[in-house]
Amino acid sequence: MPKLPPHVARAAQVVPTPRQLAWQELEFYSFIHFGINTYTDREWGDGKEDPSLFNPTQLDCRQWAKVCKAAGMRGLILTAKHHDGFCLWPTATTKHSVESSPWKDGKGDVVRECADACAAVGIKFGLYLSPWDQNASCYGQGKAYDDFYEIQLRELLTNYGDLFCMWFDGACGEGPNGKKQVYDWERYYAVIRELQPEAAICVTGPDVRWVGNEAGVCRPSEWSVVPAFLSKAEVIAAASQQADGKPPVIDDSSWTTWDLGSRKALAKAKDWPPIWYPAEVDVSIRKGWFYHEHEDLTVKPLAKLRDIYYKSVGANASLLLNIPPSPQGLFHERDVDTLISLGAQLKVDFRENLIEGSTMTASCQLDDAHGPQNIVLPGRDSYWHSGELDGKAELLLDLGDDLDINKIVLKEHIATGQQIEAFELYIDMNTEETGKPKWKLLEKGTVIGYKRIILFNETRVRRFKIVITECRGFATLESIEAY
Ligand code: FUL
Repeated sequence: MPKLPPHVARAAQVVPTPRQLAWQELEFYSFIHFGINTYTDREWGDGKEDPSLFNPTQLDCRQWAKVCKAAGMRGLILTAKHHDGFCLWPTATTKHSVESSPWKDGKGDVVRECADACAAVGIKFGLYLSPWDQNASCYGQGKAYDDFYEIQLRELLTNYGDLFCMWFDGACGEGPNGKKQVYDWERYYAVIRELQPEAAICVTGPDVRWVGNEAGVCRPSEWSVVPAFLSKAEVIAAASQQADGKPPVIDDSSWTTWDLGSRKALAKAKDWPPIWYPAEVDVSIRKGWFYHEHEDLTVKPLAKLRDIYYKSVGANASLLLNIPPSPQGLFHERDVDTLISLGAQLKVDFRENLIEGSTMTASCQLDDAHGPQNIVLPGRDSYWHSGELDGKAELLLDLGDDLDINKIVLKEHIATGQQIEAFELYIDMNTEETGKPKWKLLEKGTVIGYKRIILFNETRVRRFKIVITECRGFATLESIEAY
């Protein structure tokens, strides 16, 4: 192995769990904020709301699931309970739920309808269960609330089929004289691992990292290997609500800082081991998380959503896009139209991978089983491995013909970790078959990770060159796509 500082060598060895890998492959999924706030026109309730307000007369979870799928999403996360404590399923823990509402004479269950709709439509289902609960009388009483919360978790994890994630919010708006609940996170996590071992525990949890803002902005270098302190619940809670709506700041001291995973950042946090903790970008299609009629005009336009997609899914993060249903229980037609256009646009953008039949060569490879041609072969298990790498590695891609391209998608083989720290992408401006290549730099980037989408002006091109200029001892590439 080339000589690496110990903290860098250690980071190069960190790999994702199978559950983190499965989660990462979902790439794009929705958040559904629906509950009592939908009827009170608020973003945060206070737990004193009358459950009889809840009455989604036209509830159609199939519409939600179908539209999400049409938008290109592979999953959906429903707010089973928000900070107001109102439960969207009939629970043994409280009457502050759908059971006390006029909807379906108190016999309805939104979580059930939503789980069934996702299964029918063929997308994954996940749940959000707010730890902060302003209705539960035991909130703030330590173990009594943990017991109550565990029952809620068990109900949700047992009765609604496979969940791809449990999403825990770090938010708590109790003021200085408010109730103080010290959550027993380890106990909650253990229940999830026991009942749904494949579910990722997101945000306040060990599997998936909150990107640090709610503006839909991810870092240019969004590392999946970061110091372990970032997964500590108190660190996440402290950052929550601090940077909403704001992009990460270029400042070294806060959780929302620009740089979490570079050599410098790892060295600074050297007392913390590096962990695999990939980023999720959560953002709402509208101004707020819940539906408000007066925000109908704030639905983000297609171009904005597409941009967010490219800068999150295309920058080594996943995208969790919130769509709030109206009081009737439906997505508003403005949201629907935009989401359907987004799905159609993404289909056009990635219609045909032009890589088939191309040739890859590389300046080095670990062994015969890890040659560069693997990069253009389908499948997660075939990948190029550079072998020990002290200097640069160069890869040449020959498409076999002149083709019009405006996107290149690169993927590291993250099952063996994340090692590439800097790369350059060139195109050959010499379109003749013979003669010396005229390399033009298209992109100088840092992190690749699970996926890096590089967009450029459409160019007629046959040959590309990828130069890996810095890495953590070796480099891998699992695939390259061209559109
Ligand atoms: C925040 C919450 O306070 C918001 O209401 C929303 O649920 C968002 C996803 O997380 O912390």
